[in-house]
Amino acid sequence: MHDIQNIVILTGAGISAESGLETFRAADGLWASHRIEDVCTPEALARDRALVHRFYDARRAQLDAVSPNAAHHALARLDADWPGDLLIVTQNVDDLHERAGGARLVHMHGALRSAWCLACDGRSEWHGPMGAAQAGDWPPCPACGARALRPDIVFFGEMPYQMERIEAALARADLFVSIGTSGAVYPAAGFVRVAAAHGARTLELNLEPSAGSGLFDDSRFGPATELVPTWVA
Ligand code: BV8
Repeated sequence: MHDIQNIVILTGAGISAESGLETFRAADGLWASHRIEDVCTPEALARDRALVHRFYDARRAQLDAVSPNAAHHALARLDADWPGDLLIVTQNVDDLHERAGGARLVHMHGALRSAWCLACDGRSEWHGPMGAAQAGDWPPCPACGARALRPDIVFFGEMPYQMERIEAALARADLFVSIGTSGAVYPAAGFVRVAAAHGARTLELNLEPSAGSGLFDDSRFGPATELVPTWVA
């Protein structure tokens, strides 16, 4: 990777697929069995908090059964070794990048293992269920005791996290790499245009052509556990 100093890597559900986590938009993906409007909007949380918690509690529980794969490990190695700026921006709410050792990491859509208290606005690490066994019996916030926890997840219609840091990294990037994402959700889907407008080269690594494939300088198609270690090597 001659002439490259600063790298931004965007990851999506495809990088965790071979660890055993479902993607969203596949025929058997998460959005085929759950409606976004029922589980992933602020209105859904206000209308039926128990249903939203059931959806995210089940996904949080899955994390105990899965491990980072060769693609997460390859990115963690690159992160550890790369002397220039590097930022892994993940849309994923799983914790597989950090369990592989990735450190320069932003969870732009939040994290399953984080709870956000709507009473004190604090965040707490969270491992078990956040839902209640019976109505009104919600677990208390570890910081303030209020029973007002929500998943620390960016729902549709909410502002993704750390956008200023991400936009600054995109503006400096010499290389933008998109891995395992369909390019269906904004603002992440627009990062390739932002990086290219600032002069970065752009590379897509995905199982199949995505919505934005034509926007990339280069595309390689195949499973992330093969493509990512080969690219990093
Ligand atoms: C916002 C929560 C500002 C966590 C998620 C511009 C135009 C049109 C609409 C909009 C726009 N800007 C904003 C919007 C609205 C909306 C949006 O984008 N709508 C779309 C659907 C049109 N965006 C928002 O609401 C965002 N917020 O813009 O804020 C604002 C705020 C207030 C008022 C005004 C403005 C917030 C978006 C966040 C939504 N939260 N999830 C969770 O439950 O997990 S999004 C959800 O989709 C997930 O987070 C997921 O990460 C994300 C992206 O999906 P992918 O990761 O790409 O997964 P997908 O299944 O689609 O694709 C997988 C890919 O992997 C496939 O291509 C497949 O081929 C590939 N693959 C599979 N296996 C492998 C593989 N690749 C390699 N190897 C394999 N083995």
